[in-house]
Amino acid sequence: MAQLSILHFPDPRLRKRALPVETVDESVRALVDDLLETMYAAPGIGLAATQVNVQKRIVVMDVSEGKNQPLVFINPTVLGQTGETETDEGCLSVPGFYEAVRRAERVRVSALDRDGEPFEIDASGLLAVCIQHEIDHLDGKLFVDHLSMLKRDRIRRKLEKQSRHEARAA
Ligand code: QAP
Ligand code: CO
Repeated sequence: MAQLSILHFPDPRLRKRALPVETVDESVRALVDDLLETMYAAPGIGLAATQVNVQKRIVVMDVSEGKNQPLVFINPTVLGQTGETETDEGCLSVPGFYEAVRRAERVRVSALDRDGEPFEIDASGLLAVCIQHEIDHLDGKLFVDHLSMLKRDRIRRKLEKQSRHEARAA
């Protein structure tokens, strides 16, 4: 197992579209485990492979209180969505910033699990919001894309300044 390093907005690699996983083999399972380890260490409630510069359609999540209910979605597809809800979202790729985003309130999603078995789930609440946020990552989208250009540019400038400082300190 290994912790992977997370790309930060506005890194252009966060804009790449991830490709479907063809076979859930040992290498995919190893990546899933590294994603979970990286998410728990952060700590975060969701992480997409795109955020660690891997262009595969894999996301991991854990929205449980005890942080003991890992969820794995390989090749996730939204089958349907209903309602509307607004939630303050954050992102491990946009550290330190939280903003309200409007999304569907409930989603039905199909995916493969860590063993490559297909499953479907009806998600609501934070899980529904998190799944939509993570699937966006696989399509090169970030929660800041849902904000006004003014807010997005303000966040971009602050994070660019921060990464310049980090580059100098390193
Ligand atoms: C996506 O985000 C999410 O800024 C997962 O300094 C978040 O795990 C979906 C994190 C909220 C819906 C609602 C963010 C950690 C973690 C930060 C995360 C930070 C440290 C974000
Ligand atoms: Co995110």
